[in-house]
Amino acid sequence: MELFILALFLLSSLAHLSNAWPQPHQQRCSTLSHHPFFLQNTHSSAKFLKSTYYPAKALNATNTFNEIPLCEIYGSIPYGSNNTLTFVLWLPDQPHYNDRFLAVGNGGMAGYIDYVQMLSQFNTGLGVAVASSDAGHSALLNNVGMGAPGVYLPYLHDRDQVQAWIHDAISLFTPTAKHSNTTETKLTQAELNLMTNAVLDVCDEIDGVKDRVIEDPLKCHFDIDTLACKPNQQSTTCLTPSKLASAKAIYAGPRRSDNGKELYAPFALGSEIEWALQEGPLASAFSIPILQNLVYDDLSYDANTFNWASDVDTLDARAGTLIDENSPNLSTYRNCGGKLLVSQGWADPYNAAELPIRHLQDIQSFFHGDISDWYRLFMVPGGGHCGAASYYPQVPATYHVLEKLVEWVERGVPPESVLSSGPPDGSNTTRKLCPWPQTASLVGRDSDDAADYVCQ
Ligand SMILES: [Ca+2]
Repeated sequence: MELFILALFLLSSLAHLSNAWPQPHQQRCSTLSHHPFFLQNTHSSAKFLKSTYYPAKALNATNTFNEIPLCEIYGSIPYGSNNTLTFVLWLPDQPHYNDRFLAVGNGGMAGYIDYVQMLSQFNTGLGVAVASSDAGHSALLNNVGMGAPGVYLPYLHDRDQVQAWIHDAISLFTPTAKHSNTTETKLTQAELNLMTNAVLDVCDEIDGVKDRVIEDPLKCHFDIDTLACKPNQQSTTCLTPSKLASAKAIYAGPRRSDNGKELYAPFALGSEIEWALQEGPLASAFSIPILQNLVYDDLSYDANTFNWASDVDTLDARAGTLIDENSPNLSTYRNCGGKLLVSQGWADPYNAAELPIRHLQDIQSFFHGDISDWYRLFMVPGGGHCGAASYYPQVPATYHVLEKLVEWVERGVPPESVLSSGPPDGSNTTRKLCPWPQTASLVGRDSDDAADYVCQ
């Protein structure tokens, strides 16, 4: 992870230039390459590419604009045998800068700079300098960043670029991403809808709030066999034996075919309605391209022939060694005084929600006990992948984690809860997110008001 750490160091150093600028800012931005930092900074091979000054409301990212003026700097850092990571840094004008630096990561196959996320963070009013990078490869040279069966993706054939993609850039902030498949009968969308609704009928009110959301799916004990088709029952309202077997296999999570060892965490009760993503688009975009490009170097490789024992070993050897990042040994980070605030949606259709819980438990075991002074996990009931889940429009989808992180890092106040607001249905509902294993309990009268909950 040296590459991205170096980039972060350089960017945070650059961020301090905001304070060093006398007026006028626009002129300073245009002549930034002559700043003593660049003339005297000889320890790095980072290159200054260009700088541009944007007055307020002048920079447009998908029809959202910068609230305060900024100086935009592009730079690059060479790495590996013949590779380059490109980064961009936004420096707020001095009156708005609060000596804070924030790096925005990438999603999916990366290869691009996420200006929308950058702007979202830049406009928080917290006075942060914001940076992001392309993670060391270009989406434009890799099928526009979209994996698909039979498509050659150059970056997956370059060891350095693979490591820059996941190992250096993404895994710092998210749990391991391994991808799974099942050979059981495919469940239809109607059957998935049936399952989620049945689960919610049984488990919604365990938390004391009737809102079609399960506060803690681990407390939900749903018997899928209650959906088994009875004699002469229309199969649109029940599950046939083969469909039941498929559902149980997904709830259980993929296991090795030779010794039954679990390979990946199960998907949670209440997340069923978007499982079709796993069976279709996600397999086509990630699992199959990674097998065809990175693991077998064969674009005609048929993922349906995957052997859930021997091929698992091959996968772990050829891909896992490069992209898995699930070590519980975060000693260096902790010893540097770092704080980790992790959030995860219970209804995330991309990653199994229990993964970060298991990672938390692994870290606790590694450190022999409580780690809440520097690591806290906040599970989001009804939450999706980095935001809203399509089936839970009533669930607040903006998580106010950055403010809590600032309090924790700068004032030593650990987050006892996190506010969530802004559900996709447009209501004013707010909720209280709690540090796992705590969950929110309603103690007041208004179930739509975070203030009426306590974490316990
Ligand atoms: Ca509920």
